[in-house]
Amino acid sequence: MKRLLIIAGSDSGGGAGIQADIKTASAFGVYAMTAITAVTVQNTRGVKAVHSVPPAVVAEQISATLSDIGADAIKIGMLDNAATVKAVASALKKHAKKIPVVLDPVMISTSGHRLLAPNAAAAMMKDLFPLAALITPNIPEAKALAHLKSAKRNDAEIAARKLIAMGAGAALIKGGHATASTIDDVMVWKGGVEIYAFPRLKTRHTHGTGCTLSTAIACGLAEGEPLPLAVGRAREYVQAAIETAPGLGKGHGPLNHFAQV
Ligand code: PXL
Repeated sequence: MKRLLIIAGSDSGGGAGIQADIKTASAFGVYAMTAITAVTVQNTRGVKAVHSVPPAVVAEQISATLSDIGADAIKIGMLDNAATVKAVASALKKHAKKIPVVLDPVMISTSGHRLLAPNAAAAMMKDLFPLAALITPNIPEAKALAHLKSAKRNDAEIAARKLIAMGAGAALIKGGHATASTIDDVMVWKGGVEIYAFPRLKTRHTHGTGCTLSTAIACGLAEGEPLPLAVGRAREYVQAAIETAPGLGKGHGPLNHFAQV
């Protein structure tokens, strides 16, 4: 059985974060382990509070799991603060030398709550981008991290190249925050440029799509799939998961992580 270590925050509502990640890995038949960075108090209407896990405890979760069980891939989501970014980077340098890392550079929740301290983005770029096989920013994150100019394919490609220049192996700029009827996700990797185009679904149930996508990609990498195939399969899975969302909660509801693809 392939093994995935998830380094991310808990969403009490079960739609995003660690909970989405475990369900996704389970749907892919991949064994999920976790290093929890923060506990959010949250439902489909928004994030009410964030309780940080001490950075040393985050690092110990990483060393405990990797030194015993090991991993075939690692997904990183919410990092919360700069000290945790640094603790994660040094734990991965020690214990995860050849394991592919998918970094979802989570900054702000769909509901507008900060999930990364303002001073932590620089640390994430400097210490974690060089460890990542792939980073998966959405449009607001690509604006903040790489001065993305517009949602156009060409501008996404330019931003992706900037992120790669900072050390990431590849970058996938997700188009979900644009408004066009087709969502273009643009990936630049060592093999060139890939575009993943899917119809925009009319729904408010999109909570946790970023977490779900990055974990699904990491599962593909854990199985040994080439990056473009892992991203394509993950994108199809997310589309089906949104299409069949159960409609829970009064706000942005969760996806159906057990959608048939
Ligand atoms: O979607 C980003 C995200 C990541 N991690 C946690 C979250 C969210 C969004 O709400 O709650 C824990």
